[in-house]
Amino acid sequence: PAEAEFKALDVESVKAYMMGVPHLAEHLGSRAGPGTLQVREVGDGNMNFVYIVEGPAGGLVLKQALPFIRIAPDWPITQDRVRMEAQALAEQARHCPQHVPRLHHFDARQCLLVMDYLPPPHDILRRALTAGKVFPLLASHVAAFLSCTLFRTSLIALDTRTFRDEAARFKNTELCRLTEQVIFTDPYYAAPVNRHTSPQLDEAAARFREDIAAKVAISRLKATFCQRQEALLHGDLHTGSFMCTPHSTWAIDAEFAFYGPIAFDVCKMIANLLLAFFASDGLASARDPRTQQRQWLLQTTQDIWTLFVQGFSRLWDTAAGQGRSGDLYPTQLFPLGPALEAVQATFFQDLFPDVLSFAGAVMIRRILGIAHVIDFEHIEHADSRSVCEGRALVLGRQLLVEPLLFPDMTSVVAAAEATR
Ligand code: ADP
Ligand code: SR1
Ligand code: MG
Ligand code: MG
Ligand code: MG
Repeated sequence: PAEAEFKALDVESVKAYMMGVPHLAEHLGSRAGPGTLQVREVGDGNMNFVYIVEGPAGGLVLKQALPFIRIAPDWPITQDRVRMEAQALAEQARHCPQHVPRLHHFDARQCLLVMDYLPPPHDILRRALTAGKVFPLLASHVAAFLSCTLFRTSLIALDTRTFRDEAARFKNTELCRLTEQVIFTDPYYAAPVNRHTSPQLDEAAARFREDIAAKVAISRLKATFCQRQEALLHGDLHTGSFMCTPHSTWAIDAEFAFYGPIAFDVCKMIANLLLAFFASDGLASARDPRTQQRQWLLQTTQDIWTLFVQGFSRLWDTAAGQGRSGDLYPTQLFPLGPALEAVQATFFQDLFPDVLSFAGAVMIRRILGIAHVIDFEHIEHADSRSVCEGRALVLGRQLLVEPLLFPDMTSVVAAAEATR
């Protein structure tokens, strides 16, 4: 029989779909019929529809991509993004299974995938941070995800044949073009989709549209984003893309995955933790002053960078020590020893200002572009919200335009504190 045409699912048709795929029905324990299943649509992201499906034997999550952007239904976008996400989940799980939910099923026709359900107390990190929570293991888990996935998909680990094949497999042109628009273009002119807290930030937004240094810096970053293929990136690795408990951290939502600059993946958590820091003043109250959370946010920002450098270097040393380095820095030229140490030092020295500059761009887009964050949106009073956003914009611009003024992450968090 001809395969079914694409159909946008709803809670009832999700039940029927799950029952129709034997290994999913088995996992849920739903052999007795659709009445044994409970389904909720829980999508709170910008792009897709997400259903939690629970049955007598367990739960699963079904994510479906419709032919438009969830928060902008008149904006068409490829449904092939779910294939990219399925491919990326599988690839990331190969390198870092302890932080990547398992993929159970992919359906190209219905543009959906099914993955592990991460049940409560798992929560989306951004939501938990907005509620004032802290996660002591977050920095080490995020750094482990970054170092494993980025190192093992880079030319430092792979030969050039595999590397080029992988880059071609993760082309993801349309989603990259979305990022190019909403991060690297829109905030710097009066794009129709932009919004900001108005009238409080009208002048600040107008200044960015006339800011030649910012336009030059953002264009340099766009060139890096488009032209530098270094590793398989997650591509959208902000605090809304991690689900956490105090003991576990899972990276979800890899639909923007592509071969790009390592700095872009590393920057996102730095930027988003700084946004959470700036928002915490507006979310705090006399009963919940959030002093400890603010300290933890800044410490975690620093620790992610330090632990990423350590983790990535350790993988690099191990590969070199075992004589199985990739083609970029072959073991013949860079065995364990001073040459390897020298090239590693150069690698991280070059990376750091790009991480900071990208972080600045990401902070700016979340305040002046289309896609805002609940960290600020949950600050009820616009005056108070705009003060927090204004401080974040000041640091965001400094990072974007003058990253070389910051020799290390300590100086970045000191500058964040100084804006208060
Ligand atoms: P989008 O691409 O639209 O941003 P996400 O993949 O970020 O979609 O998922 C949206 C929301 O669905 C998440 O914020 C989270 O609340 C929920 N969710 C996604 N994946 C899972 C999962 N594996 N387990 C539990 N909840 C999930
Ligand atoms: C229309 S822009 C939507 C944004 O949400 C995604 O999560 C990406 O960050 C994208 O830029
Ligand atoms: Mg998301
Ligand atoms: Mg972001
Ligand atoms: Mg997404």
